[in-house]
Amino acid sequence: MAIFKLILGLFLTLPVIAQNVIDLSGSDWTLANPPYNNISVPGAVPSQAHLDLYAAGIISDPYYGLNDFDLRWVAESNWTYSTTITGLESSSPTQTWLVFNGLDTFTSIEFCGQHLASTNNQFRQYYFDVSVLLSNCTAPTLSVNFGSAPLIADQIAAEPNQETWPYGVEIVYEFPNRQFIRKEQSDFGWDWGPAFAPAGIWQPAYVVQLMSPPNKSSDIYVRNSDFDISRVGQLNNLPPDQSAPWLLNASLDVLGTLPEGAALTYLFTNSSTNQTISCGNLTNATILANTITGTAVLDPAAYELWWPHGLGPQNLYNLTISVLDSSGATLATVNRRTGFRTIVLNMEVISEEQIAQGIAPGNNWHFEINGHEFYAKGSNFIPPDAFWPRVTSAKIQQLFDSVTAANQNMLRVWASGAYAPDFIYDIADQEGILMWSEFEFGDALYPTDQEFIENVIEEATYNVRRVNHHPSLALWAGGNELESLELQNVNDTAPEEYNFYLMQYEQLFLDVLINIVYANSKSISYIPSSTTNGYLELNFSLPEPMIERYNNKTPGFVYGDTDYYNYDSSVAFNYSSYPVGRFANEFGYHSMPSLQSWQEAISPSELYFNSSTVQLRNHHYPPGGLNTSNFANSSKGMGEMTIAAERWYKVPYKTDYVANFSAWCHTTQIFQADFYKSEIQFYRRGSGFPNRQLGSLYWQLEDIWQAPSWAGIEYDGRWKVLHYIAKDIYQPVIISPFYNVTTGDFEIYVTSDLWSSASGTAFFQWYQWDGTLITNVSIPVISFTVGALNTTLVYATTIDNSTLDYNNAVLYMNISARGQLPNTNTTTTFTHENFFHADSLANARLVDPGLRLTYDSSVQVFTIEATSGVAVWTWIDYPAGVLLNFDSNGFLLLPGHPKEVGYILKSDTTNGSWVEQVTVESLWDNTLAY
Ligand code: BMA
Repeated sequence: MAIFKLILGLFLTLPVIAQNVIDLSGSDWTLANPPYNNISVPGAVPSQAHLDLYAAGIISDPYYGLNDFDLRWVAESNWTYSTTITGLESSSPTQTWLVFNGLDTFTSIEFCGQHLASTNNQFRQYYFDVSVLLSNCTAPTLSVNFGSAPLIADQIAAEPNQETWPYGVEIVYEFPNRQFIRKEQSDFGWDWGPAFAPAGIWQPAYVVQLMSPPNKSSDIYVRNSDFDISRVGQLNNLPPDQSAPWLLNASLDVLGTLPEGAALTYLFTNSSTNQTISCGNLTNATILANTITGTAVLDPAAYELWWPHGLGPQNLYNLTISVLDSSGATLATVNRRTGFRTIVLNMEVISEEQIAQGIAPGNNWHFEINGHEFYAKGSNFIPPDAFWPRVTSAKIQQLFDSVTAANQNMLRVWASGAYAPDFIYDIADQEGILMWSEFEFGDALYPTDQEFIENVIEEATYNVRRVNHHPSLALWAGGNELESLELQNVNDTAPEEYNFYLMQYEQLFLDVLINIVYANSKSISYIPSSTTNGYLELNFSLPEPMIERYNNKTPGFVYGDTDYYNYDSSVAFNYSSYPVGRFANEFGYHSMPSLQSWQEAISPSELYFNSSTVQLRNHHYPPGGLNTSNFANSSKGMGEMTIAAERWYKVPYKTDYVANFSAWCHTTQIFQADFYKSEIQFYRRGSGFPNRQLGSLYWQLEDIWQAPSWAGIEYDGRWKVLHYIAKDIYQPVIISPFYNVTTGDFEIYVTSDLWSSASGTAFFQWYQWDGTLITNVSIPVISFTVGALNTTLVYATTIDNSTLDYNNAVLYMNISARGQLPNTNTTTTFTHENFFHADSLANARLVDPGLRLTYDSSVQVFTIEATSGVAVWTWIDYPAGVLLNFDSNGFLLLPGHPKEVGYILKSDTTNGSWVEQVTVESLWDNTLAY
């Protein structure tokens, strides 16, 4: 109480002493379009012009119909956001700053009617001292004028002596020349998304007024910070000593003047109990310009480790860092939630010891968490919306709940969107999702003139420092497919120019970016390109510490991670066509979204497979420019989906065109899920093969809008068949069939990513599709033990059409195994079911399985039963207006074995009536005409 009185007393008796921070999202903003159209509507911060125009009724929903093309005028116009700032402190602030955490992208900023600055990088934080302008100001107006990014990109590309590349190196989606500008690359179109190229103040913005406080030497504002927790002696990219103490390196970037003699203190509290864990002074405090840095060595016994989902608990700590002046007065305080873990991408040479274990020579390429190898299970995260300001934490929470529900522990935050905001990393920290993060360069090569490089240095430094404290941060990668695709492309098309472009590539990715990561973090590994053969040498005394291997490979040796797309669906299930590497960071095939998603975005008359709206929203293959009358590229991608469906499944011929469309969309999803399952099983089995494969991240987690894509989760959060199948096949212990079409060899493996061995039994039964048990080829019950992070062959035979009627035989298999989840002491039972058929389901003699669906509202469980045959790809569907996920879906159902399926309800606008509209079907339903 005494302290309270004292503070109150100070406020009553002295002029304002507190720093004045005005959040500009609270101001009244106007969005105008000078000089055309006379548009002037209410604006917002953070926002983008499309969103404010939509809210004002000037344009219709950008995601509807063909607005991707029809709204190009918005991208090609200039937009001005203006406001008059209120709440400014007039009683002599020492400094007044404008701070923008993100301007998208080309601006000319006026303050008090005067030109203040121009900006050209969406990913930078900008801060301007406006003290002088304000002192001569009659009206504190602020206007941020955005130029058209596509038009400016074209102008930059046309500058004399501008860099050029061999034809095809820049993949053009819709608007060209994205590589010249530092803006989200997929804003100009991508093969799964639209090209709105939005403009606006897309991140929070503030006015910061520093005051002259009594009893303090100065007033400072922390605009960014970098907290790095590593093991003492740790070096980037190398496994540290796990018994070493922790080293905290805290660094704050401030506005205002850091007084000589300023010091730093730290305080750790347990984030769930608030209990103080440790506190003290940081040593070696140094001030360099406007950054103060200090370190502390921390006792490892005091902190519980942070683990990814499925591998242990997500222990988190709140860290408070304070800046004190020499008299001990607190000048600034920063709070961040963090965690203690080491995460390393180990790319070291395969050791003799590893070779003795049967691992092929070459280099490692796997992640280690807290010194443990683990299997990385996950997918690729793209921008969850074309308009970031409308991405809420509720949306990300829901999406990331789906990630962990599907047994995934890693996302690759792909390189041509935006650096993820902190709230996304916060959710990942909580959920235990490792975020392989990338700089925003992809599917192009980039300029390396001084201005461009300087701009990138600012962008990279800001973002590396901003997110470094998140335990979920797993890696920094320079960009997407640069080594495997872009450099390869130059080598193929213009070999004589290869060395020139290689030098530029190395300047940006092996000199500039790697050194920014290494200078600001000891705890994070770096690779220059998402798909890479790793390094030949890592030498910290070299100015460019990493020397890339590129294609310097020794035959028979295994290196690096793989990227695999094959749209020839005839070999989709032929596992000899899959790449053998140490890690799979991308693989996939596209599918249609559900009817429910299409209905949100296109008119009822367009709900058929090759309607012009459906085709023009399909961007695989991308149109390659702004021409909207060219359907050829899209038709090719649409064709790949239909050919795969026809080749491998019964396809629908329904008379009701909407029902037919829906069934076709669904069938493309079945193929997608089936294909990914086959690939994931193969990659996971590799954990016990010489390639020691330790990760698979499929392309792609989620959709940016309602359109065909590689996603497993649709724009509104609805799970496609793929997401259910990913959940199933990423369970810790799985049984999987491997059939060699050429030789007839048939093998069944049990694979486990547990950290200790698991033992159990496998059970098998061959069935005819009508449910009759096949007895002449029975497989006995088999006992097995599968080692830690390993695979074991449980059964091998040869099959052919003489022993088995391929069109009328399906093998059901299941396992039950006892083992321990990592970092637990309890033994758990792991079960998994799978099935196999030697021939395409297009030829299978399916019968009506007589599916029955009942619902028990008291326990909120659906029961599905096959009464007259085997149901394959059994699918429970739910209507629009509700979002949920079932515990499982897309499964095989044997007659006489009813299955209970619960669900997690995420939102419901139907007042519970959705339950009556739940339906069940299986692939057999495609044979029905209605
Ligand atoms: C890879 C990705 C993306 C792309 C996807 C599907 O090239 O890195 O650029 O969207 O495949 O084509």
